[in-house]
Amino acid sequence: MAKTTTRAVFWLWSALAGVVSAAVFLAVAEALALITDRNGSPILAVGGFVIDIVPQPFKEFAIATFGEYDKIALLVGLGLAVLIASAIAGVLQFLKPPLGVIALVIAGVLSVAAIVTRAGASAISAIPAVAGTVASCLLLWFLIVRLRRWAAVDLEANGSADQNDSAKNVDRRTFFAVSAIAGASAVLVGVGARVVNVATSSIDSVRKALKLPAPRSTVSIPAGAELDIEGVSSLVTSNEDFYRVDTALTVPSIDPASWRLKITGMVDEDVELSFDDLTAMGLDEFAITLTCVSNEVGGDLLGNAIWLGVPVRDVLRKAGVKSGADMVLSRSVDGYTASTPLESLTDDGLDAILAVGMNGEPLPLEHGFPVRMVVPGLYGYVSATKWLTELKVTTFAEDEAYWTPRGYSAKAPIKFSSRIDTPRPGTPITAGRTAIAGMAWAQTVGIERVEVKIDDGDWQNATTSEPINNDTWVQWYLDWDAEPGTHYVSVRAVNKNGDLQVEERAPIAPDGSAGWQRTLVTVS
Ligand SMILES: Nc1nc2c(c(=O)[nH]1)N[C@H]1C(S)=C(S)[C@@H](COP(=O)(O)O)O[C@H]1N2
Ligand SMILES: [Mo]
Repeated sequence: MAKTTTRAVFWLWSALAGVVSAAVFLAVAEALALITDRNGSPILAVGGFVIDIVPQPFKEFAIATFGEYDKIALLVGLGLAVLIASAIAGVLQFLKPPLGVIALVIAGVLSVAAIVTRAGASAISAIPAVAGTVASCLLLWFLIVRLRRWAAVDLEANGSADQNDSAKNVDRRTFFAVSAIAGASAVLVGVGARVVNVATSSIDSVRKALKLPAPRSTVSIPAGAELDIEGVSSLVTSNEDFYRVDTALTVPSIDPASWRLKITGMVDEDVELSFDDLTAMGLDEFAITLTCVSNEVGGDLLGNAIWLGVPVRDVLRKAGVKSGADMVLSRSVDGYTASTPLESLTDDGLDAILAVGMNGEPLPLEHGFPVRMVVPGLYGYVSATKWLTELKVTTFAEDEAYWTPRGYSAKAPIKFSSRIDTPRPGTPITAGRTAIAGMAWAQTVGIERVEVKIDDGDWQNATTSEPINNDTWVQWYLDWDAEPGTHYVSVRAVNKNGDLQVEERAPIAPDGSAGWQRTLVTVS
């Protein structure tokens, strides 16, 4: 009497066939992406597509796509979705061929669409996904034909005849052998190709070997600019600690040797600059505090760096800006765009720059290597375009940037603010003399003073550090005789125009958070 297999188990094997086919799809595509288009990876293209189309009701999610760990979460989520969908395709093919193969074709077409609509894609970019789709369809069809023949023997009444049994065994063995070989090679080839892709397209070694010209002028840090207080943020944020926010699932690799900046739009003549053209204009250092619109009251999505670069106005002058223009649309190689008011870039009193260096090094890859924009006083999303490739001189009426149709203002000056770094909420302190300290920033205007309030007491003036300039944050502190119990500590700043920081809370969308930070401190 031959052993027979139940219907439920066939469902399981057909699901497995679906998953193996999807793995082959991804592996073939990853391998071909190496030789056709490095950006032809379907999983990354679909991930990027998801980031771009997230609808406004999922604002939380859209905001989350800003962060680094959320990108890993997105990829894990996508992986799970692929797993489930491909298992379903396998079962469908088993129950009603060719439904499963049709499902694979639809998935293939969708990933091709995601790939060819990415910035910088060409027809060749579609080859990996097309080939992957074909391979996976053939495999699924091949496996399920075997599985169905085997099932026909086991699930039908005459299943114990000897002749059927031997044919069934061939089908069964073929099914498992091909599944195992295809699955194992898909994992090897797919993972191998991705690793080779990342390792060999890594522009890291080019960056390490790059020698930037010495700055003509450097930033001098005045005495008293950095307070010696435990727990307060450092005056200059190290590159490692600098926050990172962008929509890029993989960091673009751009060789400075082939990098070009195009200046287009409402200009007297289009200009194209190479990296050497740009740095030959002369490099100067600028201390500027960058701030993200997604920074909540008390949050840490801001950092201060010494940037090395060229004023944007000098670069624009080479092309000659036509009258009537009021905006520059800066574009990244990955298609990201930002809308910056023209006067924020051309005003002689403002140091808007194209940066090539950050804290004494070429820009780190994830901070925009080889060239990015940094504009004092504007949130990063409307000014700080990384992996810069084009400056289009235009108008707000004519052009729209990446975040504008996604619920954020087209113009977004930084709302000046202040933050308590120490004591930290949730970290109890011991009674006695302690320092309350933190940061305050009012880029382009400067911080006049910082005030601190304990419980319902009076607002007291904190001591502020000597500012580097008006574009950078300052540190502040207030000595406090902490008595046992719980206390509320609040902070607010006044800028050099005499304006008081806005008390009323505002959410980050559409143009940045507002409100005074108040933390609960436990003293024992
Ligand atoms: N190409 C590109 N540039 C970008 C972004 C992006 O998504 N893509 N995000 C902007 C936003 S929202 C901010 S706050 C800053 C953050 O710069 P950082 O990651 O170097 O801190 O980069 C800006 N430049
Ligand atoms: Mo941002």
